[in-house]
Amino acid sequence: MGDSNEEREKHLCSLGCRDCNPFFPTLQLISLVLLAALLAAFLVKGSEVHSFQEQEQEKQRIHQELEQLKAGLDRLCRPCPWDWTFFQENCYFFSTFKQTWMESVTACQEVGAQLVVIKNDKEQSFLQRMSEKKGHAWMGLSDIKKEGKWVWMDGSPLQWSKYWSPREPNNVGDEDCANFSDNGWNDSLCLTEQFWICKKPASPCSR
Ligand SMILES: *[C@@H]1O[C@H](CO)[C@@H](O)[C@H](O)[C@H]1NC(C)=O
Ligand SMILES: *[C@@H]1O[C@H](CO)[C@@H](O)[C@H](O)[C@H]1NC(C)=O
Ligand SMILES: [Ca+2]
Ligand SMILES: [Ca+2]
Repeated sequence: MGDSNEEREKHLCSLGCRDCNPFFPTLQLISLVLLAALLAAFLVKGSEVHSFQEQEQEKQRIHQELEQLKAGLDRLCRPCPWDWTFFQENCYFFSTFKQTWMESVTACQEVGAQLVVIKNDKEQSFLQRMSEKKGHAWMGLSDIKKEGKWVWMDGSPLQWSKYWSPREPNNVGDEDCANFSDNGWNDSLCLTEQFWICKKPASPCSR
């Protein structure tokens, strides 16, 4: 009996005892590796399901963010460039320094605009007001080609003369370019330097 107990102990020992079994670490390692593999398999499977759901959520989230961005852009959308002023479907640029009339014509063309052509009463009073505030400015009106024949930048002839200041245009010293004066228009020497006003159509905000 004592013998067989000893045998059994030895046998057990051979299976489970660190000190006496050289294979024990290998067994332990194998079972650990198996366990790890199983765990890994579970995790991978789990994360696959997870990531699929997450992908859907992510898609929805991105979609929502895009919608919000679009709404934000719509709010930001301006019909005119930052330093231009919007008035009646058009954008106006008021210069911050002075140039000759011809240089002003070019400056406006360079920004895809035109030295201002005035089309109606409201526009006239708006520009008159702005010109008083920002400094007397050139407009796109001259009689350079034929004395006394006033023509706008867009080629159209001047239809009305109601905005000239009293006793203007007087062509003193051959004045061929129109500028805003305190209380109306004035013909001035084209080579003198003035502020200027550019005009271009406002761009509609795309939806
Ligand atoms: C434009 O009008 C103002 C006010 O009448 C005048 O003082 C100025 O000299 C004019 N511009 C030019 C270039 O003469
Ligand atoms: C018109 O402009 C000239 C200078 O270009 C200025 O001397 C004159 O006072 C201006 N006239 C009016 C009515 O502002
Ligand atoms: Ca003239
Ligand atoms: Ca004059």
